[in-house]
Amino acid sequence: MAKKLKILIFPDPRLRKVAENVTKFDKCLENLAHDMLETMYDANGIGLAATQVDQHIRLVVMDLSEERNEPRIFVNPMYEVIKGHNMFEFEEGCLSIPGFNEVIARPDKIKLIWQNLKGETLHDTPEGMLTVCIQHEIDHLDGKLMVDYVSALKRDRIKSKLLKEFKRF
Ligand code: GNR
Ligand code: NI
Repeated sequence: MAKKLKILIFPDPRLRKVAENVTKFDKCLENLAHDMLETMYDANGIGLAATQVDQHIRLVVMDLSEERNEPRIFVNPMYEVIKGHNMFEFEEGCLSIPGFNEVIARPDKIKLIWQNLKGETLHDTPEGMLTVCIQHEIDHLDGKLMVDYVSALKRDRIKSKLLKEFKRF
């Protein structure tokens, strides 16, 4: 059975670790992906990176469907920005920065390459929400957070609020 994992909260330094490539496509990887999906659904998120549950490997789960019945798993995801792209602004949230939303500008045209749980390579040139969400998740795998796109002043305010709020547990 899949189990719910604990999500790290900013400014936890473990959110800054750079995740390692996945090289073993085994049952252990599949179990972690399923635990991450359970954790993401429980938290009402649309995506989750392994980094957020303190597992520093390049694994992302996502579900962008209204009905929350289209789980997706991306192993070793990477993207290239397509020439002639525009910057697209979207208000993002993050399960590791609860209660704060920020408008972030990201390239709107990317070529996405990843592997599935069997280690097969897939690619896509996504449209819409997948473009935004996968860039957010790959940032997590690289130790990068939404707050890195805002001013240092704003980041420090968010940091002290979350430190106060989450210190008790
Ligand atoms: O649940 C989430 N919603 C969201 C909204 C806009 C852009 C990105 C996201 S991802 C976020 C879950 C999360 O923190 N993933 O790392
Ligand atoms: Ni996030």
